[in-house]
Amino acid sequence: MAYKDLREFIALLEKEGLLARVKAEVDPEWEINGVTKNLQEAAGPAVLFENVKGHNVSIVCGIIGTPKHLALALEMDASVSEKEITEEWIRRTEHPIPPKLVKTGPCKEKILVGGKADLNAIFPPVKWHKEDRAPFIGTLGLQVTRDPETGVQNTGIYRMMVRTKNETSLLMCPHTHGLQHLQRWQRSYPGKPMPVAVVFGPEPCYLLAAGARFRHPPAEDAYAGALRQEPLELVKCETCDLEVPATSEIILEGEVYPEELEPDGPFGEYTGFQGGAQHANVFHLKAITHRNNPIFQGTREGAPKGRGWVESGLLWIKGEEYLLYKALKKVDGVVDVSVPIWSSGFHAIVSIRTLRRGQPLEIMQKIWSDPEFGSLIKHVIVVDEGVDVRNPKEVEWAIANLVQGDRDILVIPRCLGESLDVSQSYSKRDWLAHTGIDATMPIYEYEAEGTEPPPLCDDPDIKAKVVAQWQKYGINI
Ligand SMILES: Cc1cc2nc3c(=O)[nH]c(=O)nc-3n(C[C@H](O)[C@H](O)[C@H](O)COP(=O)(O)O)c2cc1C
Ligand SMILES: [Mn+2]
Repeated sequence: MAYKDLREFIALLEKEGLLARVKAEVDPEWEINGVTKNLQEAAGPAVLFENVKGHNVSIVCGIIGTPKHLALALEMDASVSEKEITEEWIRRTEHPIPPKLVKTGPCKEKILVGGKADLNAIFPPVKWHKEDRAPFIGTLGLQVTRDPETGVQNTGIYRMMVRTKNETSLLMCPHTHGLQHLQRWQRSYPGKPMPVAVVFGPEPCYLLAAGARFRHPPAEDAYAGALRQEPLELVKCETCDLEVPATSEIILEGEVYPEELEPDGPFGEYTGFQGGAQHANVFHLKAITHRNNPIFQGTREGAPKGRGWVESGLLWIKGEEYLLYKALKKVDGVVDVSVPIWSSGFHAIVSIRTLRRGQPLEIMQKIWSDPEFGSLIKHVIVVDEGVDVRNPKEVEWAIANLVQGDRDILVIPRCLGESLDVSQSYSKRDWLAHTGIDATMPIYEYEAEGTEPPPLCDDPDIKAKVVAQWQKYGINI
C-alpha cells in the first residue's frame, strides 16, 4: 500500500533506523545547515528537528537522503541496487496512473486567506548556507502551474527566497516547464498574473515526480501515481483552479506576473559552489492552507562529499539519469548508463557491448543531440560492458588503461552552455565544449595489425567457486 502522507513515510524511516529526531534546540540561522551537511557527508539518516529556536514548526530534511531512502520511498527493499531502482522507475513510469479529485483533505485543516496568510508564522527562517541572501523557504517547495494552452498541470521544484511576509522570489530556469507555462501565459493573458500553488511535504512519490523530468501530458501527479502504484488524491485550491495533493503538510496559493523580476540569491548550489545573485520572478501569496501542526520540509543543497549523498542530487540528477537510460536502452549494444550525482549531473557514463566500429562516437552524438538532456551533459564516457558505470574506481581504471588522448578524446566546441558551470568565467558560460572519452578497448586497432588485446586476468569462474565455499576458509570479510 502506498504511503498516505509524509508522516507515514517518516514513521517507516524511523522504524528502519533511517530517521533521527532531534529534540535539542537548533538555531535556524546556522545549526540546521551544519547538522544536515554533516549527515550528508556521513550518508546518515533523515532528520526531524522538533525544537527550532523561536519557532513551533518542525523541520524534516533528508527523507530521500540516500539510495536506501529512495528505495523505501518506492516501497522497494532498502538493499536493492541503484540499477534495480532505475529499472523499476522506468517500468512503473511507462504506465501513468491518473489522480483522483476529492472534496477535501488534511491540507485544509487550517485555511488562511488574504491578510491572515503570513509566511513568517509558518516557515522557520532557515539559512541553508551561510552566505545565502535570505532564508529560502522553497528548497523542496513544489510548484504547480497549468499550461494555459493544453490545460495540463505541471509540478517542478524551483527555489523560493523570502522577501516579505507575503512575497518570495521564484527562480525558474529556461528548460523548466514552469517557465514555459509562464511564457505561454504572458502571450495568452498579457498583463495578468498566473496562478501558482506550492506544495510542501506531500507523500514521497509526488516529491520524486516533481524533481524528475517527464514529457507531458499527463501531469507529474499521474507519474507520481505510477511511482506509488495507486492514484494520488488531489484537492482544489481555495483561490484558483489548481489541484494539489490532499495530504500535503502546507500549500501556498498565489500568483506570478511574468514581467516582474527582482534580485534573488546568492544561494549555495548543487555544484557545491555558491551561485551568485541574479534576477527571478516574484511569488505573491494569496492564501495558505495547512495541516494541524504542519511539518516544514526543506533540504541543504550542495555537492556530495565524504561518503555522502545529497537529497537534491538524488531527486533531480537521478531524474536525468532515468531519462537518459530510457532513451539509450533502445540503442543496440548499450548495457548500462549512469549520471553520477557527484558529477553535478555533468557526466554520463555508458557501458556498451561492442557490436561495430565507431559505436562510442555514435552514442556521444545521440546524447548531445537530445533536446531534453543534451545540453546538461558536458562529458560522455563510454566503457566496455564489464565495467560498472556506478563504480568510480572501475570507470577510472578504464580511462587510465584504455585511453590515448589523441585518438579517444573528442571535443565539440561552441555548444549551448550552463550558467552554473564554474569551469569558465562568467562571460564565457554561454558556450560549452562537449567532451567525449572513448574508454573502451580499441579492438579494431588490434584487429588491423592481426593481433588481439590481452585478456583480463580476473578469473571470475575461479573466484565464484571459492566464494561458494567461503565458510571453509574461516575468514570474515
Ligand atoms: C532541491 C531542488 C532544487 C531545485 N531548484 C531549482 C530552481 O531553483 N530552479 C530551477 O529551474 N530548477 C530547480 N531544480 C530542478 C528542477 O526541479 C527539475 O529540473 C525539474 O525536473 C523541473 O520540473 P519540470 O521539468 O516539470 O519543469 C531543483 C531541483 C531540486 C531537486
Ligand atoms: Mn514537468
